[in-house]
Amino acid sequence: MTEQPTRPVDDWWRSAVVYQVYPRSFADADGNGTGDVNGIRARLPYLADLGIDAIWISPWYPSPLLDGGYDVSDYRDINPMFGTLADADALIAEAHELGLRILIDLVPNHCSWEHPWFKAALAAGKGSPERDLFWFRDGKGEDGSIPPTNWPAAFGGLAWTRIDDGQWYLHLFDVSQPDWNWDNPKVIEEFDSILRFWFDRGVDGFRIDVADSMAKDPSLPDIVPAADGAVTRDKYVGHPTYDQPGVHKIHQRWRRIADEYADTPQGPRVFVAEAWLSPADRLAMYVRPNELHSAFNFDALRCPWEADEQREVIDHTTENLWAVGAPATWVLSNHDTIRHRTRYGRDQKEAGAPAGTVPTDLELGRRRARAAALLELALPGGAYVYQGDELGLYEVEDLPEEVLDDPTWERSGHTIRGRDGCRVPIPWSGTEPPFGFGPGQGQPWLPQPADWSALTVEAEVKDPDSHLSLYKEALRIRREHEALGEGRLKWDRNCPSDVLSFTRDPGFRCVVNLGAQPYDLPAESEVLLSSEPLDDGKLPGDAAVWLKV
Ligand code: TEU
Repeated sequence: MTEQPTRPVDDWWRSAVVYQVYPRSFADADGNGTGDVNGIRARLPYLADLGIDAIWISPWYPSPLLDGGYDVSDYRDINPMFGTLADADALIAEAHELGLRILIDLVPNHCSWEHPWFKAALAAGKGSPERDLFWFRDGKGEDGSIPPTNWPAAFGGLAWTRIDDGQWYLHLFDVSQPDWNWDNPKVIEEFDSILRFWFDRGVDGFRIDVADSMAKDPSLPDIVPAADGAVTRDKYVGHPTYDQPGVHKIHQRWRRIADEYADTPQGPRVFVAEAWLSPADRLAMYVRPNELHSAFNFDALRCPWEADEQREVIDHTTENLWAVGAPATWVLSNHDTIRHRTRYGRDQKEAGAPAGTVPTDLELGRRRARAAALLELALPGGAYVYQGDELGLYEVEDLPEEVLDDPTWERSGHTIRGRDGCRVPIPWSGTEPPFGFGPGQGQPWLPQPADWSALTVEAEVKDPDSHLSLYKEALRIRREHEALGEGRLKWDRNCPSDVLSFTRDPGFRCVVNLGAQPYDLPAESEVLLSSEPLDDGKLPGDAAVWLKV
């Protein structure tokens, strides 16, 4: 196994490569078709050997899984389908022994309708203190049948649902995910205590789900419709539920709690914000020195494979985040988005289109995903790898309709397939499903494509030209090279418009060719790593190279 050089305890997160585990789909130790905590434990040596610094585990709490676990019914336990608290304790300890940090997922905007406090609120009736923990309101109109506002829910339909006694409750996401009322001190104290519960168990930090949504404009104004009259999910400045100023007080409070752990051997605990906010100057507000430590860079994820736009996102990100002293992060995929091998294999004008709606060239996507990995890992700051990206998995766009599980499918009236295609269980070994995902021949909760036989860990680990081998080598160089991780970059001028070329001190250059014409590399170049074979000193199209200068 590769040894992890130690980083200074207090700033490991500024340059960390964080691997996202979606627990349902990672590895199944008990053979029930669903991944679990002991499955993750069994694969920790794989993750350590891959060369990442930290693991972020998507929600593992008790949950009816109506939104894949982002509907939490108990914030202080483990979903029995995934294991027990004792398993989680063991995982945290074993990861630490291997030099890996553990981040878990905090879902503070909403819980599950199975959370005991929501059940109590339903039972307690109008005007009760129990209801005040959520957003219960009377409707408009004579009989209260008009919802309190025009707000849409994320997965389709309205953000309000009416209950038997005539009141409505707010859910910005699924009907099963009631929003907490963060104006109520009991909610604030409850989350303080949840943070401490997990910090005391040894987790190194939290990813904060929808970090821009907890504060709401209490006057509950309607959303301003777009020019064509449509009420969209656009997070315009002044939006009643997104990026409200009040949200920062919550983050400042959590930062103080994380900092209380500064004197523990692990050092202060950290946060990464999930906030789909653009442009980067809005996001920068969340990572000011007394708030969250870092934030996912979704501008990078959304950026097409086009040189000028990539350069602009890189510059805009670094300018804005560095201005507040925060590190940049780079994100290509996660459990909510079309896997980037698929996105990059599409016509880039419709790269983000829903699964199954536009044609994809997976071979082109494969080349570009390899190049993108070298770009991402060469940029200053931290980087995220979504499970399976290191294997070059693609979005499964043709899942049979009867297995679709994402609420988007139901709530869109079976018109948008949703996010299941990036959540298909990981292929570990063997030549047919379940590809070692679980023991024996039992099939996983979502079916795997037969041709993933070529993309198993077992197949790729043996192949020096595989996606996995490229990732491992890139991560090895990144750990050892002084120029990589935090720091600055300097663009090389005078290269063709579809080539990105930059240097990092000391002695490192990254060149990415996003065009079709082979590009002549500087004559004296020594190659450290390339995503495709070079052709007589030329970098082919849709390829990237790391050079020693
Ligand atoms: O996602 C937040 C979010 O804003 C998503 O709705 C996003 O806009 C969409 O998925 C993009 O395709 C987080 C979680 O990552 C997601 O899995 C949850 O469903 C959601 O919060 C609710 O908790």
